[in-house]
Amino acid sequence: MALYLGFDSSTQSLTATIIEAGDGRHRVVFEDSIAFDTAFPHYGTRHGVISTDGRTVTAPPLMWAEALDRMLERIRAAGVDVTGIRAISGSGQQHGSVYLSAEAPRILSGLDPARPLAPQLTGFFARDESPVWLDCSTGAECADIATAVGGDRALAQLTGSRAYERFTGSQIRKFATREPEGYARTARIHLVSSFMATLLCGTDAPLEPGDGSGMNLMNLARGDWDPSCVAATAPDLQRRLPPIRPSWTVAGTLSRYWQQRFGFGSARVIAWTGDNPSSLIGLGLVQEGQLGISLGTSDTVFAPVSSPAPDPNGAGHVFGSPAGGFMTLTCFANGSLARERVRDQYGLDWAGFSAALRDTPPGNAGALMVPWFVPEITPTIDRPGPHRQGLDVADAARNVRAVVEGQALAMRIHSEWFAPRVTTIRVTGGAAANASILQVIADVFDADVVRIAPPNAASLGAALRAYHGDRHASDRALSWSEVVAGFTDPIPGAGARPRPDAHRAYEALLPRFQTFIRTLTGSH
Ligand code: ADP
Ligand code: XUL
Repeated sequence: MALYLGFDSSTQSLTATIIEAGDGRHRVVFEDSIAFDTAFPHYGTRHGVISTDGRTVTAPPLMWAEALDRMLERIRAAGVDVTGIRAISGSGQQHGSVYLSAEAPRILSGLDPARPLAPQLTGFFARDESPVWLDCSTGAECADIATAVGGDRALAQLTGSRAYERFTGSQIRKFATREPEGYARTARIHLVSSFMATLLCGTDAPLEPGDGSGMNLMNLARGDWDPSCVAATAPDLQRRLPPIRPSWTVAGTLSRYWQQRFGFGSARVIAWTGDNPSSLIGLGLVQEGQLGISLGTSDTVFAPVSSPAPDPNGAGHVFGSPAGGFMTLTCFANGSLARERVRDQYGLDWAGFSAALRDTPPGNAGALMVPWFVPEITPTIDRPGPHRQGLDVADAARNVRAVVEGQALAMRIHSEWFAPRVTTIRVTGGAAANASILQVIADVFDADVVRIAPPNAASLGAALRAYHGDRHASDRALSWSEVVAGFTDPIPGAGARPRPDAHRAYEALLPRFQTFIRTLTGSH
């Protein structure tokens, strides 16, 4: 039996998916998730992160290491034939960076399989916290980097994105300038993805273009570090960065530590990617003309594309695709966090939230909400606070509808540059379980919204990438359509179909929503 293991180390949890693939078999044999806040309360995270001032947002990388140890133990305890696992890959929340000391390689090679991982990582990190994608404290560093390479437009031409506060380059610059001693102690800077792969291999893992393009440091067309961006970011940075290799690169073999600790075999470890690039694969979006939406902690809208041309409006991103080629992406920080704020404000649970959506008409009788409960990424909004128009804050049901409609309208506006007209949208993420939310998206886009069976597309995508990478390394390469076949088929009857009347209501609302946003941002 050929098994492939995929992880998703996301903002709030670590998920693992094991598939059986090849010889006509395509079956998910294991899926489990560990939520960081509840499983590891000693790190003091909320929603997986620590935020002191609302702008600086970090997470402890030691917690992710502990979660990896716990998950591998659970896989063994579940009775999975762990020796049958041929390859492992994974995905990480994008942009987050992990700072390792010069001691890290020695510590990794000397791990004692009889003991848990986390207590053995003393001296491993040059920095105890990892700045993550919710951080928006690096405005000054973004300006420095953009200026040094000739402005935001030039930076977007080179890297696929203008300077963004959460992108790794500005985060590295902040650390190097504000904590020079910590930076001097840093021998290696990993992304969450390559850090986790390093823990599995026991040797330094490479980056790949899917996640590497979320740094403002990679030349997107070439898929390698851009010397001008590296020089603009921090002194002596190049030697601290891992190499960038194709996404299907074998990063190494599962280390002796894990083999002896839990009885795994010598599985290949395929380079990890970012959670959104991994979801692209896990949703089966391997051909141009398809659209995906992830309703996780963040909401993201993405699609495979053949050209690295950046967003003409300067808001979205172009990343490398782990299938080769490129992908577009627009990210909203006010995804599940905003929906939860409204849910909690009116004392609802998800069933009550859904009932409120069902009980209110599409278009909300003209009431609007711009749902910036936390600092927003698209557009960049530093000062949070939701904005209402024609909406009574005391009206629970209409506020529920307004937050979801505001999010869906924003997704439509900000995907126009890469997907002006779509007929089908594939969805994943925690909120994709909510059919009432999916109905709003279907009506706003006038498109069918479909779900696939495994709920976590990012960790399924990682398992599929493990399968692809293993076959590629064995000279029995498969096309991406062959890799995803049988795993990413829509669940019949799940999802939502657009309703013409509702779509007309949103067509009428859209220009008013855009005007409302323009008055808030001062743009014309
Ligand atoms: P991430 O991968 O970013 O950590 P997930 O994709 O696991 O996040 O999604 C987690 C979120 O899903 C939770 O924060 C919660 O708000 C949301 N969620 C879970 N169930 C529902 C539901 N029935 N309706 C709406 N949102 C839900
Ligand atoms: C994408 C982004 C988030 C994170 C966390 O650019 O910042 O979607 O990847 O999921």
